[in-house]
Amino acid sequence: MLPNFVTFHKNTTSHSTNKNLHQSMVISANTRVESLAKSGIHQIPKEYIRPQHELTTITDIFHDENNQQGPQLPTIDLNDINSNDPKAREKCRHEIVKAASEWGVMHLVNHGISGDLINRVKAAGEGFFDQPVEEKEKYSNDIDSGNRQGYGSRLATNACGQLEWQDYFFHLVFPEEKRDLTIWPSTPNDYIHATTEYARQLRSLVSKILTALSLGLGLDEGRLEKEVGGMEELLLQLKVNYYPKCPQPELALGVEAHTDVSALTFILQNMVPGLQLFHNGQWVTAKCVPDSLIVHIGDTIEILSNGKYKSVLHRGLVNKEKVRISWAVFCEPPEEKIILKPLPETVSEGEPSLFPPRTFLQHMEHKLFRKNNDSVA
Ligand SMILES: O=C(O)CCC(=O)C(=O)O
Ligand SMILES: [Fe+2]
Repeated sequence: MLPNFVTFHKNTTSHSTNKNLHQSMVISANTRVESLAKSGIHQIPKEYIRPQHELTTITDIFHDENNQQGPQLPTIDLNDINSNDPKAREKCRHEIVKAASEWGVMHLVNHGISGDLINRVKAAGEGFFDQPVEEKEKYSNDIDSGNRQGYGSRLATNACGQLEWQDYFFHLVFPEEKRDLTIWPSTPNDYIHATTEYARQLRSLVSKILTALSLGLGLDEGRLEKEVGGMEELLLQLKVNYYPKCPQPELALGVEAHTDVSALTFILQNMVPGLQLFHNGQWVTAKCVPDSLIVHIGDTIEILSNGKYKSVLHRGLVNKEKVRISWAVFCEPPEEKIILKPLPETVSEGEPSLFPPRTFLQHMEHKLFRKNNDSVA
């Protein structure tokens, strides 16, 4: 299986450049970024240093967040999404459609998931990561054996062994019968309850967003929901991204620029900025809006809509002062049961199909192939 975030394994070894402290520190697939960060290094190992052309685009994230100039990603108030007043409902849906077409990403407020539940989900993830690395290692994933669920770190996904400043915890959260509760954290106590309830509520929000997006394409309201697998087949996978403090944030990325392969991705963050969206040729920093959710359009919806909704390029910066945590829920169609291609209603003589038919798995493989070939070239 080829998850969104780690694909093939290349054993990378190198030595820290800080001779006094870490002459013999070997960076291997199992090195946790958290351990590296806590080891006291002042310079990051070379695998984490971005290529020159990218370094010139990395800025100070706190400075960016405070900058009031330039474009800001749209904020959509969902209060009226199911209003009895057709005009109010229509207006709300229209705003979602506009943001999905122009930006491919938006902040959602009044989304119906209570601030209390969001705080519990955040406390659960923070509680897990607050444990010593050795405790977390008990939940390690093993990508080589196909166990992608659990605790892990980004592995090198290209020939030059480039790494990202991030550890994570990843597992399926919905449909409930597909969960493997044996790998869910037992500490903190509330982890399973809070995460289960969040996944349920998020699943109903997914349907509302898909309804608006379907209507925006002139389709029946349940169409996109059905096309991505419906209640039984659409998988919700939670990835808690943990970005330790980084001694040289100007040289590294927490997550490199990518688009998500999912249909939709929902993001919560711990009020530490880091997420940037590429919009009209520039990186725009997402502000931290309390209790809001960020939703991305992923490749799956971009393909089904024949590019009318945009899968936005995004990345994560890191910083020296604060640990950043984000909770991403990827809503993904089944890997092989569905052939993804532009829906016939979105294709015409003037708007030919932009995407060849592929299963979700083939789409992921195609992206990986392209990426590896790019980096070798
Ligand atoms: O940390 C974030 O805000 C974004 C993470 C992300 O893009 C991903 O996990 O795909
Ligand atoms: Fe992403």
